[in-house]
Amino acid sequence: MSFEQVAHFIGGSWVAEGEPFASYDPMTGQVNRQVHEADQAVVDRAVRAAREAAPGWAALPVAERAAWMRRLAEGIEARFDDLVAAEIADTGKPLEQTRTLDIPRGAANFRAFAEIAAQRPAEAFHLPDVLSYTVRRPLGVVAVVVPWNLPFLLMTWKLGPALVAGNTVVVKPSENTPGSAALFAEICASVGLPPGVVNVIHGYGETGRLLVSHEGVDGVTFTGSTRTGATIMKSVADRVKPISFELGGKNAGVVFADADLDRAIEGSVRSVFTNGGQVCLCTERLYVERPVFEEFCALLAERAASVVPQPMISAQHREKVLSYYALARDEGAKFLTGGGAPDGPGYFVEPTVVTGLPESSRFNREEIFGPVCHVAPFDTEAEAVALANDSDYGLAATLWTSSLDRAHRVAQRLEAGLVWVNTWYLRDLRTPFGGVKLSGIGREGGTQSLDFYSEPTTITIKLEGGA
Ligand code: NAD
Ligand code: 6OD
Repeated sequence: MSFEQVAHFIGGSWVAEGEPFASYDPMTGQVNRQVHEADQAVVDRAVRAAREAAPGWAALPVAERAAWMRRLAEGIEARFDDLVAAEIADTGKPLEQTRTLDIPRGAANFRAFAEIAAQRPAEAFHLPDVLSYTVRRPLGVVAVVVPWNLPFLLMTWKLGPALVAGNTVVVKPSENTPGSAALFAEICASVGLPPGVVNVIHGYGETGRLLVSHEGVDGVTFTGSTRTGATIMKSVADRVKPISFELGGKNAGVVFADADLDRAIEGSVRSVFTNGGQVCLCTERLYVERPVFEEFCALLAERAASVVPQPMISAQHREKVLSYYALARDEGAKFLTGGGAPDGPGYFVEPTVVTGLPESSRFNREEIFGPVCHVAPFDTEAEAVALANDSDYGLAATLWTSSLDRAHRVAQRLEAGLVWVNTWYLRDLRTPFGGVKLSGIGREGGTQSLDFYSEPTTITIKLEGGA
């Protein structure tokens, strides 16, 4: 398959159907690829292929499916450089990040869930003369709909557990980032994965809508914006399909005066600016204890000014981020650094730090998803917790302190699915991952993923001789 012309991968074959649309290189704004857009007929075909493959795949012992996951991981490693190139072409990510995070996590996702599934014990419950145990069955066909910011990492994060739990899948990557998903389809073919177990279709939101609402789809796993999540909920409501949602965030970072300031600055630079701020876990609100506020702001602004800008994913997203810079200006913010966009091609914006806005401002309440944060002072621990929790979202929070007691006390009071203390985005794939409030429904990671991608049947046996 040529990557300039991206086709669907259905039942083990390439299907070049549906009107082509263009995807763009964010570094230059030039057309990258032509991609076929899946219409109803293509979606039908993909779901049918997944349904046909489902019984055979589900019937395999888990150890065999786990072996397939390890083969996929090896296949990823064999095409490592191609995957890195595809991801960079679609996103403009830095080479170092793509080589050390995005693509290795693809292989790690398959290996981790192979291990977790293969070692998972069955549940059994005893009463006098009664034995109950559960068997878990896959949902069937799972729709996997993913965004553009960590395309390969997030797709494989869902595929590993969905497949090892015995489901077949139809994946729809973002219209902005079809490349690594198309390459992954090649990898599925090259390792000999049974046809129909993984199907990849391309398109915009309408293709996603056709897929998630399809009557042949038994469950939906979605990562993306809260607004799209709400739309998907409506699309699947009539068929009450299981959903797992990893949605947006407006993440807070809290820096106490007792923190190691160098470490807090270093970590905050990472947590605000990694991937151009286009990570759902990025910090957009920083609260700093007043005695170190001025010093922290000065150091953060200095470091931010030397961050190498990374492009936004699209011209449209660049406009959105710049509109928040303009909004901050209108709302009377003080810009500590940035606030504009460099000249030249590509979808770049300047890394930006602002202060002085009220908590109620749109800038402080809405997810921007760019290389930007607002910094505000606080005076007490209780105030810091209240400020951090004053959000419609609750995905991740960071906490910087040298007090062990405070670390535990505050971490347990933060309304977020993930709290990092003196670090950021440090992952153990066995832990529950996801958010509260508008940041999601359910958790993925470890056995929580396996639970979502399967359903238990409880079998209760009355033993002879009982009442
Ligand atoms: P998006 O919601 O616009 O799109 C995500 C995916 O959904 C794309 O593949 C898109 O084509 C598809 N889609 C759009 N409309 C659809 C519909 N009606 N039905 C089915 N599918 C549809 O999000 P995005 O702009 O691609 O990604 C950025 C957002 O994702 C941010 O809000 C970010 O916080 C969030 N995100 C969350 C996490 C997390 O783990 N919580 C991770 C990454 C990104
Ligand atoms: O690391 C992960 O497993 C994960 N789901 C990250 C999500 C990042 C959001 O942009």
